[in-house]
Amino acid sequence: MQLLFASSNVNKLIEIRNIIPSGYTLLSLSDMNFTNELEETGETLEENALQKARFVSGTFSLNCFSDDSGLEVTALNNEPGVHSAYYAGLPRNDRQNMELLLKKLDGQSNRNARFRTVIALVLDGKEYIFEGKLEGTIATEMKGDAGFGYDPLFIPEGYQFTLAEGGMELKNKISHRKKAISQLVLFLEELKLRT
Ligand code: ITT
Repeated sequence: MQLLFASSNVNKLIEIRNIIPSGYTLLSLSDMNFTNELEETGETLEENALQKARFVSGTFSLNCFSDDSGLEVTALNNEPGVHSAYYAGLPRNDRQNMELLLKKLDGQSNRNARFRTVIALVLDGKEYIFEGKLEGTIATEMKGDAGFGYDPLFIPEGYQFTLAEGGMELKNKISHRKKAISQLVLFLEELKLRT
């Protein structure tokens, strides 16, 4: 089955290409010669995921799915959440986002957080939503260089090191994105059995 991945984030594309089983051909926006940033004006991950998937499937008349993800920090009322990409302002900068987060959590004993991924699928004109979460805590300093975004600060539950220290193999086994993609694949496999 062929699906277009509605995202301009190359790191997400690399992760999903590693996670998705063989039998699925993933097209990227660069395969379509589309290089613009996708608009995200919603107030929730779900709204943004749907906005991106609807726009891309409408533009290219193809079945597609999007991924909207964010880091939700309990002590900060689930900030940065939907604003994760631009937490410290424009232009987006992962290091500045993490520095701001560390500053906001300075002296805070509750460092619980979760990554959440929402996937929106547009398949033959119908829309579906899938979700994956990864619980953990925010470290007191950045460590490791694998992954992207907030990975150097995120210690998954049950581990003593950050996702960026753990490496891609571990991340792709336990991540919010892996869980959301598993839901998507389960849905598509069940659909295949019914048709
Ligand atoms: P698209 O909308 O084009 O898919 P994006 O980078 O704008 O790409 P999001 O709106 O979902 O994607 O951005 C969420 C931000 O949250 C992202 O830029 C990272 O800073 C962070 N983020 C998302 N997934 C992450 C992950 O697996 N690990 C660490 N940080 C992540």
